[in-house]
Amino acid sequence: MSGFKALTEAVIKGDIQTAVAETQSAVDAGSSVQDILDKGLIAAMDEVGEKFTTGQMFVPQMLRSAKTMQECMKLIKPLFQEGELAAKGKVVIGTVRQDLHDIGKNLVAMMMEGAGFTITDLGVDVSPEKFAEKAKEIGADIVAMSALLSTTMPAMSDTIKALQEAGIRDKVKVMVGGAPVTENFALEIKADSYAPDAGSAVMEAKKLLSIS
Ligand code: B1M
Repeated sequence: MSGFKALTEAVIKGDIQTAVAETQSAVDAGSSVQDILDKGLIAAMDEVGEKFTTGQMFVPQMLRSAKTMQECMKLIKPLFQEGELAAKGKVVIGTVRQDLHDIGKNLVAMMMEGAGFTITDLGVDVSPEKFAEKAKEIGADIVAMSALLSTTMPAMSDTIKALQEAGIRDKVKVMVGGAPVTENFALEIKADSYAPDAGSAVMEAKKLLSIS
C-alpha cells in the first residue's frame, strides 16, 4: 500500500507513527499540502465519521484518529507559511460553547496564520462571553467561530448577541464555519461571512478586511 491510501488507513487506525511517516513521504515526493489534506487526512476523518455513524467505530477510536491527524498537521504547518508578510488583521478564533471538535478550527487558524493574520486561538468550548471579552481586549478585526455539532450551532448566534452586548458588534466582522454550518444559517444569524473550508476561510477573511 502506498501514497494517500496508506495515509488514510493509518489515520483511521490511529497509527500515529505510520501516518506521520506517510505524511513526510508525501511531502518529500512533492505532493501539495492541499492534496495531503483533502485526499489523505480529511478523507480519513470523513471515513471515521461514517464508521462512527454505522457503529463500526466508537468515541475512543475517533479520538485516536483525531490525535493522529493533529500530529500529521504539525508536520505540514510550516508549509502553510507564505513567508514574511505584513500583519493582515487580528482574528479571535475558537470552537463554540459545548463543542470539543478542534481539527477544522485548527486548520483554519493555521492557514490564516500562514496568510499573515495574527491569531488568538481560544480553543474549544468557548463561551459567548469569552469570545466577546477577548475580542474587546485585543481589538479584534474578526471573530471566527467553528461548530461541528448541529446542537452547538445556536451558540454562534448567542456569541453574536454577546458581541452586541459588549458594544463591539459594529467593530468586528463575524465569520462562521464547520460541517453542519451553511451559508443560509450564517445569513439567518446575521454573521458577516461563511466559509465551507479552511482555504475559503482565508479568502473570506481577506475579503472582509478588503485585503487583496
Ligand atoms: Co464527533 N461528531 N462527536 N468527535 N466527530 C462528528 C462531527 C459527527 C458528524 C460524526 C457522525 O456522527 N457522523 C457527529 C455530529 C453530528 C451532528 O451534530 N451533525 C459527531 C458526534 C455526534 C460527536 C459526539 C456527540 C459523539 C458522542 O459522544 N456520542 C461527541 C461530541 C463531543 C462534543 O463536542 N461535545 C463527539 C466527539 C468527537 C471526538 C472528541 C471523539 C472527536 C473530536 C476530536 C477533536 O476534534 N480534537 C470527534 C471527531 C474526530 C469527529 C469526526 C469523525 C471528524 C471531525 C473532523 O475533525 N473532521 C466527525 C465526522 C466528520 O466530520 N466527518 C464527527 C476533519 C476536519 C478537517 O473537518 O472539522 O469539518 P471539519 O473542518 C472543515 C470545515 O468544516 C471547515 O474547514 C475545515 C476543512 O478545511 N471549518 C471552518 C471548520 N471550522 C470552520 C470555521 C470557519 C470556516 C470553516 O470559519 C470560522
